[in-house]
Amino acid sequence: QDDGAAEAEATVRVPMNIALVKYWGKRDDLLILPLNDSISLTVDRLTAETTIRMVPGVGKHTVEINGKSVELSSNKRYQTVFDEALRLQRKRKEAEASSADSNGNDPPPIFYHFHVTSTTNFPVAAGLASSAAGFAAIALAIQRILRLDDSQANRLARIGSGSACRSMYGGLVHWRKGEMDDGSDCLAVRTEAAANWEDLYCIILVFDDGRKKVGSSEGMRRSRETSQLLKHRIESIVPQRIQQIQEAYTSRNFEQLARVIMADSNQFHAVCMDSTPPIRYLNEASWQLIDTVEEFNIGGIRAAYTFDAGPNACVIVQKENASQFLKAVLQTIQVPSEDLQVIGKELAE
Ligand code: 2P0
Repeated sequence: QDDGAAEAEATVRVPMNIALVKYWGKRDDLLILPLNDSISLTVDRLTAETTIRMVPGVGKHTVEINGKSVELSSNKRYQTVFDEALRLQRKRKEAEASSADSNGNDPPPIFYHFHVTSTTNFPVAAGLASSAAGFAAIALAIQRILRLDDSQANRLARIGSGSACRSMYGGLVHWRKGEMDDGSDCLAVRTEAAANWEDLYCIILVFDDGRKKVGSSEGMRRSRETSQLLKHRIESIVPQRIQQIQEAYTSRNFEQLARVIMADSNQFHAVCMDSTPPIRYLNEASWQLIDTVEEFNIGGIRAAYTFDAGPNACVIVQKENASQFLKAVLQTIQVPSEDLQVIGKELAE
């Protein structure tokens, strides 16, 4: 069926983000509402470039990532995002039609389908928040096509992948969990007080670029249902850490920033261990990296590690210390060099 509406297309490039205070646990699995606030840094150079075509008529949605087509029947999140986008589109059309036609006739149904092609310049699904950049890009492209407002786009990104809503902005981004059951106040916002900290760099060490063993959704469900530590973290730890990160970032206090980042990464992995059955994301190389950072920081904290739901490390340093840190890593990490990818190694040159 073709209703004569025009095809529309948009291309966007969106960066990934790395959580400094981690999101772990949902209070609503469908709307993807988190149990706690989180805060992230947007990593400008690691991006997903995504083109979306919205085509009128009945047809199948298609998604292709890095040249491979995604099986949508086993990746329900895409369907959820497209359904929501089309619901918003219909709502707008209805509003436009009812202002033009006041005799209350229903507007004709309009069918569309989406074609998405996306390329990332970093490994997908290695605990590197690639789904964050990917869904943020989809949301932003759909926002352009459908002229959505920022909170609608934020919601669209979030129902694709929770952490994606933090990739919609640059710099330090605070994802507020909100209180409402419908998610209307669950939004990511750029931390206003903070101008970009230009010489803050992120070096990513990829020890393993395979898919993670326990997916984030399953891991979060397990922790929510079984971990006492998660409860304590949400109630008593996270709120003050969010504040500490904002203060440290605003006052350019690297030591304070680094302490909180490492403590929060460690607590997140402790929550994983505290879940039943326990979840282990870190591997031997991850632990070697922790030891390397600890040694590098003797005499003054100059590097901070953080790990997501996988063994790969993200190390945050100021530019002046990047090359020395990279040298230390390459000397100490005992990973076959063909298996180790270092994203950000140009900082050493
Ligand atoms: C984060 N992670 O804050 C945390 C830290 C992993 C560890 O957000 O189910 O892919 O799509 O909401 O966003 C990974 O979870 O999970 C994640 P869904 P998502 O970055």
